[in-house]
Amino acid sequence: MNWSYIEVPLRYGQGKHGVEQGPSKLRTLGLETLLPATTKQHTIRVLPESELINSEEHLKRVDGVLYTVQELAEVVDAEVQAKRFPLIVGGDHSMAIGTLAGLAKTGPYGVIWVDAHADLNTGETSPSGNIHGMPLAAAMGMGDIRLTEVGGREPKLAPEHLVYMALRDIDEGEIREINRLGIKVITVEEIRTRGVDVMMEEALTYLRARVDRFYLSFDMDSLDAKLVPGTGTPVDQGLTAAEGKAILAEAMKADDLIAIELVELNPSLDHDDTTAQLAFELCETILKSKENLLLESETV
Ligand SMILES: [Mn+2]
Repeated sequence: MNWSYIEVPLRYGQGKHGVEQGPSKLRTLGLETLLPATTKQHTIRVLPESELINSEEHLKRVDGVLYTVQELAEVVDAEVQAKRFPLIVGGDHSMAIGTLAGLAKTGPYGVIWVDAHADLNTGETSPSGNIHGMPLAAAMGMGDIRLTEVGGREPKLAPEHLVYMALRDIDEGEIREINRLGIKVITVEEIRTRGVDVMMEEALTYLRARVDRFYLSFDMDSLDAKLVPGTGTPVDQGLTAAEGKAILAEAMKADDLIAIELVELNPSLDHDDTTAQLAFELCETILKSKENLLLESETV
């Protein structure tokens, strides 16, 4: 299987400048040297700021988000259909509306969402109106029709096909929804006491009872706030760098993993490139694991 590397320099899902520079920062650090020669590379277009019209208070910069996620959905769909493995780098987490919609076009799938936040708000429940807190709600068919209809009218994800990891900063409305929908949550505490391998096994066993493929979305703020100054909404008591890498390495071992995503690196907020360097190392973990896997399977 070949790689697909998809850059999404989107910042309209939240209010801070800089997150759109995540992909170019990773390139500066040498990401391109990690990509196998056969990798198909894409950069998803972003609406220029001068063309941004919409400023709805409950769905900020919605036209800017829609412009990008519609194209991302098409690219993800095409890449997975072409049997390539997408590594998608952002950009803010609203881009996942496109990833989730693109994957849905290829059939049912499970999701491991590694994030401090539940990203389950709608325009009505969101305290901020920032769409990066809404991708999972949109994928499940909840919220504004412009977001839920990206990639078609049907819901893109069933609540029982979702597992959260490292969740710890949840809005009131989200807590109610998680309980109402019965979504599986794995905490940092469980990861630390029982081990990454055990908890990943538990997540995968849960998903594999329901679907035959999964994707993993990794938000930099799943890591502890002290490790990631260069992310828009850091939260204390998060994962260690080793735990984050181990989650990705475990996921990459699974041959039913169909795509992986890394979001919310904001180089403008960073201190001495520490967050960028860590994001680079996470990409390295991802790219090297699959490379090894491919080499192993080729020699069999
Ligand atoms: Mn997120």
